[in-house]
Amino acid sequence: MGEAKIFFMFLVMVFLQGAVSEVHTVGDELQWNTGANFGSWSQKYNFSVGDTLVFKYVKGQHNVYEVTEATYRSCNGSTGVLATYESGNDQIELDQAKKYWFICNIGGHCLGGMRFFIDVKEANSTNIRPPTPQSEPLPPPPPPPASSCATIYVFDGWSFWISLIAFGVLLQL
Ligand SMILES: [Cu+2]
Repeated sequence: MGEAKIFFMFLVMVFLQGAVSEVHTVGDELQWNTGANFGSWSQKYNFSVGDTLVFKYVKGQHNVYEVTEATYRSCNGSTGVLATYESGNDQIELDQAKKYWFICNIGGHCLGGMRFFIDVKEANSTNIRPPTPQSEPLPPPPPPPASSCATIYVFDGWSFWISLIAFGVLLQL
């Protein structure tokens, strides 16, 4: 693969990471339930404006309250409630760069751990991360002729020496 192609793919990856909004299922496969650790879930991801949170749960067993920080800390959902959701498949678009605080307001669930907050960042400035580790293990291009007898064999004498000198110069760059 040519270097130009690799560079192009790198650009595409950077572009995609910066431009495409992400959909985060709260709690991952455990979803919005008692027993999941939402504190550690929320720390696994970066959240940017334009991303969407999806709360999945059995309707009626839980709900989702977006609340103030004070209500998040007290777990008292009688005040400080900014928005409520209870469909069992709640999609919440994160449209502001701010901290979002969420609790479940079914009896005891918030104190039992069904709460978390996220710090949503502006999409443009902070979401372009350095290349992910997945893109780094690309091997460097294999060194030219030195190890390839077949290639050297077809050169006549002059070409061989010129190539050798050129290669030597390249190595010293
Ligand atoms: Cu609940």
